[in-house]
Amino acid sequence: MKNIFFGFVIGATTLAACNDSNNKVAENKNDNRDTAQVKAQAGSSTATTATVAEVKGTTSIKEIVTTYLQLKNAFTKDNSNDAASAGTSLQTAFKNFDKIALTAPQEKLFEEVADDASEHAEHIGKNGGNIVHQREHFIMLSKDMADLIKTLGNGGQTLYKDFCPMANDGKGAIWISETKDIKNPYLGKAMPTCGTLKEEIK
Ligand SMILES: [Cu+2]
Repeated sequence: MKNIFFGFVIGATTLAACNDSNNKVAENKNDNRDTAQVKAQAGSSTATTATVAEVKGTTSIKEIVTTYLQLKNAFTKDNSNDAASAGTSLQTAFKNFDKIALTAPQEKLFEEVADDASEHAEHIGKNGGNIVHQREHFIMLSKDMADLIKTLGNGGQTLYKDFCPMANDGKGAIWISETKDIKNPYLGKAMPTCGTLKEEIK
């Protein structure tokens, strides 16, 4: 009698376990279906965007990051003219940005930031010889870049968000760098290592 009861309990437990795993399989199937639907929807919205982006999109976040870094490096060397030409290139990179692969939230963020960033790049481009004014725009451009990178990614290279407490009339300002060492674009050769590393963006 004891044995029969014991056997029953084991049987019931095994059955319950089976049911559990069956349920899990069923849930997973549903998950897969949901994912497939999402993918199908994403696919169709990409197709719609393609017609628009095909005409004008030639640059990616990678080009934007690379050009921004050229601009930043010109400032670390106090080279106003190099900063100006990089500024103009950055403006072009924003204008030709390819939105085709962006998700809806990424595209929304890009729309919010790109016009502002592009305007700062343009001012830097048009103010060769006036590095003080160029650097004022670089404060705001760098903020925009930090937002962009947060949402669109780092373009394939590890980046660093640095902070200089002396820039911006002592209010402080951030910049994005490709080097772990501090090379300050706001103070240039006067105080090249002023600032702190705030964040590594992998
Ligand atoms: Cu200006």
